[in-house]
Amino acid sequence: MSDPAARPSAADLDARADAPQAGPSAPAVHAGDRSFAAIAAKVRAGEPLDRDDGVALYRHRDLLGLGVLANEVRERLHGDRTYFNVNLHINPTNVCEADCKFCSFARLTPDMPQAYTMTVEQVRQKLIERAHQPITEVHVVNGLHPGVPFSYYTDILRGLKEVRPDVHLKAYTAVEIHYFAEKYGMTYEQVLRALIEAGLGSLPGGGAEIFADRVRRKICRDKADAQQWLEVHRTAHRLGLRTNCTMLYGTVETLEERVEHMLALRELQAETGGFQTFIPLAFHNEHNDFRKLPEPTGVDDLRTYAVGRLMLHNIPHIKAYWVMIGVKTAQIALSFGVDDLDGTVQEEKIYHMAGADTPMALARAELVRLIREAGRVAVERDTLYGVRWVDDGAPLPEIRMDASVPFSGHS
Ligand code: V47
Repeated sequence: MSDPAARPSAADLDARADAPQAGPSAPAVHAGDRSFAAIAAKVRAGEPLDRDDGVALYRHRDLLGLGVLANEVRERLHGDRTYFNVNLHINPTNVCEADCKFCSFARLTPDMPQAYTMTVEQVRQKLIERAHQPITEVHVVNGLHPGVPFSYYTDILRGLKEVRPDVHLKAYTAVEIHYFAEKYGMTYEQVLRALIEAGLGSLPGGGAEIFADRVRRKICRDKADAQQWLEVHRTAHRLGLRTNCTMLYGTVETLEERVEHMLALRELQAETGGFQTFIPLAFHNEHNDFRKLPEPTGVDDLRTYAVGRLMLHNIPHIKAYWVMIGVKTAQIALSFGVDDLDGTVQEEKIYHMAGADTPMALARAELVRLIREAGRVAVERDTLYGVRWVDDGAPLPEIRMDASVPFSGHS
């Protein structure tokens, strides 16, 4: 939890002391002891890259060359297909016991300004209000609320399913699942089975941040650690759930720590095959304890997508979350390894409270226009990457950007 009016904290100062090591400030030099040509040869031969390759790619001066290589992998896997979905984000409560320094969304206790906890009925209303929209997925993420029973979370899922049985519920991060297990005295498996029973379809990738203990001690010391985050996903995969994975970049981590984070995800994927997509999340600095840290630059965003595509050869999709990096960078990222543009994303709060100046939602037709203009073929997917619609180039309906305006149906 962060108070926007608070003076710079110790964490602020610590973070600044670390900043020169962090990605955005690291000098972009030639690919160090690894030549780019040797790494490219490995990629083209289908060989997994190692830690030094990843760091060398990050430091490679030729951004476009890096993009071309990542694009080769993207096109090998997906051709020109570029996925998007029609989704709605709901954050039923922002009350959160954890004190993540980068977070602008959470409030430590229910009586703090801007703290809120919706009733299950209010959560249902969010979906009822949009009955006319072709939403296929609801993404549900909360703070770690100390004062609600476990049934709050199962009731939310059941309530949403009652409203729209067809909708896929991608809900509760591994950090939440870990918290539920500790708080309500259950194993990860018991928590997940109860949520599946209530309608859970998959897990979002949030809460991973950066796995390195050194970084977690500085940015998110009091929530699930790396091993716990990975174990929740391992358990979810074993129970047949697909999940996503993320990396929060641009706070106090080094490039080496970013690459090690990707390698840990790759290792779990080799074991379970359950991750669908990797989503790099660019740090936003407004209204949180790290407000003095500079945000990642556009070049850092594009490098991170490209390196992610190249390091994570066994994760099928790389998703650009336009809310985080802006619509324009997300569109350009479609040439840097990204094959998925998330999504219509109505109602997003976590980044908008951290100063994201992106729109509150994108119309379906606008997503298709962005993908078309990037020279790709838009494919509307469901959460599990089932194909719902493939762009045939037909004229698009009028684009209406206001989230409160009813969406037009499929074009
Ligand atoms: O876990 C919070 C990050 C995550 C900030 O799975 C921040 O499809 C940057 O994981 N600056 C939650 N990042 C969102 C998330 C997500 C988003 C879209 C799609 C999916 C998916 C998952 O957002 C948190 C944290 O890593 N975050 N605050 C911030 N100020």
